[in-house]
Amino acid sequence: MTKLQTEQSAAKQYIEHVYAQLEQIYGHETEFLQAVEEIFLSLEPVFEQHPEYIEHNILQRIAEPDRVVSFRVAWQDDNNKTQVNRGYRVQYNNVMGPYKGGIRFHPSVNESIMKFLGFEQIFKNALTGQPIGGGKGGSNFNPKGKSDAEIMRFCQAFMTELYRHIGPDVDVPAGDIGVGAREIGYFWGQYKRLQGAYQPGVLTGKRPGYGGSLGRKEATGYGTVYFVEEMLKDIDQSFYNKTVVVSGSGNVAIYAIEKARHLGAKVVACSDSSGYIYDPEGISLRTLKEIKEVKGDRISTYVNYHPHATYTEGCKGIWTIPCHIALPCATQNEIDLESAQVLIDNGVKVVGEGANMPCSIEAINLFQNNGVLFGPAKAANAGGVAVSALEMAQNATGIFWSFDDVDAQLHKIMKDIYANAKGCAEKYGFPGNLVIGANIAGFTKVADGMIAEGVY
Ligand code: NDP
Ligand code: 2IT
Repeated sequence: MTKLQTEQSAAKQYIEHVYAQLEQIYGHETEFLQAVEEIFLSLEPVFEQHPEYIEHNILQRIAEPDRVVSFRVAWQDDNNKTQVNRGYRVQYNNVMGPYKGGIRFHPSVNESIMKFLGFEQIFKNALTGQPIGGGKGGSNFNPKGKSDAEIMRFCQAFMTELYRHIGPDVDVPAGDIGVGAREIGYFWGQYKRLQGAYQPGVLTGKRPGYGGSLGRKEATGYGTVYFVEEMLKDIDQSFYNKTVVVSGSGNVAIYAIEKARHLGAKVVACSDSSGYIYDPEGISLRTLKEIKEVKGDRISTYVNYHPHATYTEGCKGIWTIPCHIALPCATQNEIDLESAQVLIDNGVKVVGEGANMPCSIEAINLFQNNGVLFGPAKAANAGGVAVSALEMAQNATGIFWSFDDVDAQLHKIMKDIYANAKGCAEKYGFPGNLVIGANIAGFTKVADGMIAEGVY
């Protein structure tokens, strides 16, 4: 065996060994293991070129969160009944900066989902080039059907437990599924009360005018479209006149639709967890915002405003609508192998992940093997957390920037992430593979920092 082959096999053996150990301990944490596997599959060429990462056992160290905080949240509903939920904060890795990542409120939240999101966040945040580490939090609390007063009491109860673990230089939460500016406002008020100090940099996604950054609401969706625009440029294409399907109808989806339309695309479908709408004339953004941001209603009501559109029960069916560009912006594993095949059969050319891990590993492989350009989540949706870091910078200085200034910075960050992922893919022998490129670019940055810090 040549020296190179020996090293190759050492890299593979190391990755497989660490994965097997994680599987043994966390076999029941399927989402976590999926996120780990997706990254580990990219790293063989890195360990071949950097045996020092094996010597420092970086993989095993990075896959274990620094700590998982898990707590009881007791709160009173409108009938004065006491309800109990589970709360979490996973502080994964703070090599690049304070732990940073959103809070998710959804009944499916468990430790596996928190760890998958926190693990992804480490590499995403490193890719932004901003000084932020990786973390995630949330609760299995279901915000659907709750009154505003119940949401406020829940957020206050959640923060009463969380506040002792966070701080502007320690851990900086933000929003995610089920948590937007309203919830961040309630968190912030409670944090300030308990801390007895005005430290706006402890949370991002606050309302502009109350410590928040202009452009944060739009950042994830806009950023995803900016990223996909760079992918399209490489094949001499643009969003102009393209048919686009966007899943979800929350924060990320709405602003992905808005920016795709700015760039001349026709977005014909979006969804919520109950079903999807198809509007062959193009989704009306004004109606969508009225339904989702003003009324907090279901997407099915869209057809009341636009009778020519159709509503279909079940969210998976959205992927049967033919499109050039698909932007999954709802949740994890929403595109499986079957949906990926349907998208390919219908001629999809580009897939950009606005949500976290919306495509299964099998679906990603199928896209890539069929020449579909694929923009992975940790690069494509990094715009939200990148602007969160800009919010932290504004909070630290007390100087606030205009919308156009923030948007210009976001645009540049997304272009830089694309160039970095593309360049890394080429450097390590996988030109055009943005999954490998983004994983390696994020991983090597954090790994180098871990070596520089020493073992702790
Ligand atoms: P929102 O709560 O604003 O919207 C979520 C949307 O996805 C809703 O339309 C919701 O439908 C739908 N959805 C949620 N869960 C499911 C499910 N299990 N099945 C089908 N549809 C579902 O969340 P965001 O827009 O903020 O987040 C969307 C995705 O983007 C998530 O993966 C999140 O982690 C990711 N992300 C968010 C960022 C941000 O800044 N907000 C940044 C980067 C990534 P319904 O109303 O019926 O529940
Ligand atoms: O998944 C994500 O990147 C987010 N939910 C945003 C995190 C943040 O801190 O802005």
